Order: sequence, then C-alpha cells, then structure tokens
Amino acid sequence: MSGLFITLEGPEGAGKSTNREYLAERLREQGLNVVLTREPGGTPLAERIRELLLAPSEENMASDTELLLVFAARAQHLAQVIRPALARGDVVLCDRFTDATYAYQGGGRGLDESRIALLESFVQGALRPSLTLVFDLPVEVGLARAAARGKLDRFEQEGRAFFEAVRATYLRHAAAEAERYRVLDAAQTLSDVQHAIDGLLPEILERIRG
Ligand code: T5A
Repeated sequence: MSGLFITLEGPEGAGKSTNREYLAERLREQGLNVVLTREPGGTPLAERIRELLLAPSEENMASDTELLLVFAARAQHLAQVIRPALARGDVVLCDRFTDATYAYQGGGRGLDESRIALLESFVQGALRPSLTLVFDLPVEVGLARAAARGKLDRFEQEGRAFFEAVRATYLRHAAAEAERYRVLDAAQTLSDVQHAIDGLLPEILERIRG
C-alpha cells in the first residue's frame, strides 16, 4: 500500500467533519487525491449498519451487538473503500475509525480492550492509521454543539460519565502512542483550530511524500 491513512477522532461535536473538509482542501491544493469517508458507514451497506447503530430503539442494544456491528461495518468499508484507495496511492481522510471503538465501546460501555484488539486484528490485519488527529474538548462544550443541531442519536443520549470516559480513553491512547496521534484543542474558535491544522501540514505532507 502506498497511500496515507489519516483518521479524525474526538468526542461528540468536536468538529471532525468540519475540519476534515478543511484538511482535504489543503491537501488537494497540493495536487493530492483525497478520499473523504466516515465510520460507521462509508459504503451503502455500512451506512445501513450505521442507521442501526444510531437510531434510538426501545430494545436495548447489547454492548457486544454494538461492538460486532461496528466491526461488521468496518470490514465492508475496508474492503470497498479504504484498502482500494490506499492501493491507488490516495490519501484517505476518515471521520472516526477503530480509536472510536476503543473510546465508545471500550471506555464508554466498559468492554474489555483485549476483546476490541482481537476484532481489530481479525478485521484489519496489520492495517492501522498512519496519523490520527484527536479533536479534544470538554464534554459539555461538545454536547452543547451536538444538541444545537437538534434531535439526539442513540449515543448522544448517553450521560456525562459515558462521554468523560470516551474523552479519557482518547487521551490515554494518544499519550501512549505519540508517534501516531496529534491532539488538537477543539474548544478554540474554528479559525484557531484550522490554524493548528495548518501547522501540521508540513508534517502530513512529509509523511505522504516520504
Ligand atoms: N461510534 C463510532 C462508536 O460508538 N464506535 C465506533 O467505532 C465508531 C466509528 C456517530 C457515533 O458513532 C459512535 C460515535 C458517535 O456517537 P459521528 O456521526 O461521527 O459518529 O459522531 P458525532 O460526534 O456525533 O459527529 P458530529 O457531527 O457531532 O461531530 P463532529 O463531526 O466532530 O463535529 P462537526 O464538524 O459536525 O461540528 C459540530 C458543530 O459544531 C460546530 C460546527 O459548525 C457544527 O455545527 N463547530 C464549532 N463551533 C465552534 N467552534 C469550533 N471550533 C467548532 N467546530 C465545529
């Protein structure tokens, strides 16, 4: 594989989608082919699994069911979109990936990380993102942004402790593997966040071309 796999992560309302577009534009200006995608989802079938995951339901979804659905969607996404794009040499910018599984199903739901790691190896083999941008912000700021958009999805209806655990898991993983992660302060104004992304561009371009 010769492309570069970059993921954007963070709690609810952190600005991942907004900044994914911004980073894509900066990279396209450099003449690079950029594929924008997201999880859960990214293919028609995986988007149907996303609907199952996000729709509030009267039947409580077991945490194991949630975990397996997330990885089922990921297997489809890898096969249809991510691996082919990397094989072409494209840059893949993915809004959430397996770090979200560690944060939400591991931190939030309390599932054992070793079980997540088992599925990670099963579904991805050796493939891991080359670079992960973590958009970090206080839980209440992110939830206020998400709430301002209207109806809350199944995850957004969780309580504050759930999202504190999500945030803490992201930060713990980022601290443990400094080479792969860059943590950005997403509570700043959008222009300040984008300024921080500009600051990362030389390093990102070096990784792509290196
Ligand atoms: N999930 C996902 C799992 O549980 N396990 C997994 O393995 C995976 C992959 C859906 C859910 O799936 C769960 C986690 C999620 O709950 P999602 O749709 O990516 O995933 O999640 P959300 O976090 O809900 O997506 P959001 O759209 O809420 O957040 P974004 O993309 O981080 O934020 P964005 O860019 O849409 O911005 C939100 C709002 O804030 C404003 C924007 O304009 C927008 O209105 N905004 C700012 N306002 C002020 N200052 C800034 N700096 C701002 N940046 C953005």
